[in-house]
Amino acid sequence: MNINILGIPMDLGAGRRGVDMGPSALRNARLAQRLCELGHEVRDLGDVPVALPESVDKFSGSGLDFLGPILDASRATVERLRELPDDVFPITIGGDHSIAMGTVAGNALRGGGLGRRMGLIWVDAHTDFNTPDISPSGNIHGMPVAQLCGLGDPQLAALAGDWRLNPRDIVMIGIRSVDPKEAALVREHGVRIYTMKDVDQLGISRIFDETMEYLSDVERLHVSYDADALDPSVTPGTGTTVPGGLSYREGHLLMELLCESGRVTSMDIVEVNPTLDVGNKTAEVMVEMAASLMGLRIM
Ligand code: NNH
Ligand code: MN
Ligand code: MN
Ligand code: MN
Repeated sequence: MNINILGIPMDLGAGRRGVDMGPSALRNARLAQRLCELGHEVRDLGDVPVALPESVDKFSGSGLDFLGPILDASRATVERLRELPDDVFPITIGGDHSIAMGTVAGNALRGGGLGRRMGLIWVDAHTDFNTPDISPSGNIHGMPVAQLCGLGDPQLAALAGDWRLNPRDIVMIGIRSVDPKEAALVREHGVRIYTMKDVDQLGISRIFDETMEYLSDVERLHVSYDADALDPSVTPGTGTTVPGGLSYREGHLLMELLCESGRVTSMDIVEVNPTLDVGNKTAEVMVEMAASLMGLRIM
């Protein structure tokens, strides 16, 4: 396969600094080399420009912290992705999870036209379905899924033109931390959610089967993998750890099954924060997850 890596060194959407170093950490953990070893043709497109928090006005763009520079970086992400041909598999590396507004929109618009029907598999401890008026933190990385569905800030919602993600085409896995109003909103919109309780009770294999059946009609399938979906003992280097996450094997099994399905068309790796990590462990684990999705076999 023809894989293109695109870095988005964004930490403007998170409550703390450091996640802007995620793309470097993932490259340092040999992301491109690992994918090459699996037989893929890999091209690194470099990074989308993202403003430094120190160099911009936090209140520019009004309403939300860093809205202006997040819009700029997200628009640049959409432009970069939409020009890629259909047969390229983009792996977008963050950066905080606010990058997904641009990556999902850009991948939906890729190959021309007004946007394809996109299934979204959101692997995360959090549902990231806050809107500006209900978010307890005001951090945009807690809002990208709601924004992709057209809720919340109109400028962020317009990143994909008139295209919108259908909440019924979203499956979330690994969920264990949801804000009270966010929980009501995500339920109201009919997003399919597998919490950690569901992972414990049903297992990843059954959740995968149900997910494939549920998303059987979508044209494209994007996997957005937040490092905090995994248990903090597996990926300590992330800003908002929540105990009781996916095990190393559960995380891999999900990627291995998705690989076998042959249906995934793009992927994000987000929320790797090297300033909180033990060595470069979190980036290394996330590179292995990408390798599992892209075809790593031991036998
Ligand atoms: N729900 C919280 C918020 O909106 C936390 C979101 N943090 C994340 N999401 N890391 O994946 O601020
Ligand atoms: Mn997230
Ligand atoms: Mn998260
Ligand atoms: Mn996070």
